[in-house]
Amino acid sequence: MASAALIDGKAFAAGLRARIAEGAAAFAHQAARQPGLAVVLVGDDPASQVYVGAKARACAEVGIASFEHRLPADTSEAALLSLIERLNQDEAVDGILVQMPLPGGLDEAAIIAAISPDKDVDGFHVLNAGRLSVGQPGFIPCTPLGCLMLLKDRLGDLAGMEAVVIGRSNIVGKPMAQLLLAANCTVTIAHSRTRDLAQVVRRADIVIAAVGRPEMVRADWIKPGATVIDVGINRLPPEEGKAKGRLVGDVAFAEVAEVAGAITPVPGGVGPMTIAVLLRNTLEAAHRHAGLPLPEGL
Ligand code: L34
Repeated sequence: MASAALIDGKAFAAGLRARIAEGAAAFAHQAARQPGLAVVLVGDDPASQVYVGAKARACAEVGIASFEHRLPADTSEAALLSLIERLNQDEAVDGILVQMPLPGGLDEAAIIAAISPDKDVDGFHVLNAGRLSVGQPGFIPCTPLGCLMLLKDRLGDLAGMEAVVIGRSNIVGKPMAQLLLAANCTVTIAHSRTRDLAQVVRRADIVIAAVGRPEMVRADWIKPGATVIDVGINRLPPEEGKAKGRLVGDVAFAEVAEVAGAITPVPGGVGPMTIAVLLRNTLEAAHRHAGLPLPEGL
């Protein structure tokens, strides 16, 4: 019998989308246009196609105009940069998202650097990363901000808590650590070279697993009662007779749920939050772009 409470990211994201829909309608009324998000997908990575499709549907549902640009895998860096320049100038576009990972041969850092920081709703541009690091307002990466929202909803004030972030990527681990630090947690970033990872994780009140290794975090790594946020989305090889493999996180869900106080599922945890926060950041970008004050409660 599992003892942990389930943190329902899917339900929380639905509530957030409802608030965003109200904000988008109010914006459209004031600005006489919808907020706009440009989504760029290069190549045909199947997972990226699923996520980009979900983002476009979510935009439509809340009243954000989405402009999809699907480019072939052999697109040149110059062609992609010129599209981004066009989107930077486009008054109907408040936010620009280039879905990662990009096909080999395209320099992700150069592409991110070309996006106007004012339209960088992913929060990947170095200017926005720097703002987060020094505590200035800017765009915050969607996945870590979604995790923080779930944590605050569950735990309230996070001050003084021990948080261990497993993974040090620029898009999840590092910004997650910055957000937890800003929320007054004591933060450890663990990674592939961490000595005695299990023992480090065992001191955590909050565990964020963002490594991309299926079911790596085990029950005996978890302090009883800890809150566990699973950012991993790993597709296992298909079982006999099945077309698609099962989706699992970076946490061995069933056994960890016996020990943790609360845990996010995969799917239905962090993934839906990533998309809802993207809409939230786009709405924020639209207000800044139009010189309107940000709506409250987002
Ligand atoms: N530029 N690239 C950019 N921004 C992002 O924020 C992302 N990310 C990550 C990959 N590349 C990106 C996403 O959108 C991961 N990601 C993402 C978004 C949504 C979901 C998963 C990853 C999601 O909706 N997951 C569902 C399951 C979907 C399925 O069935 O495959 C879930 O319930 O977890």
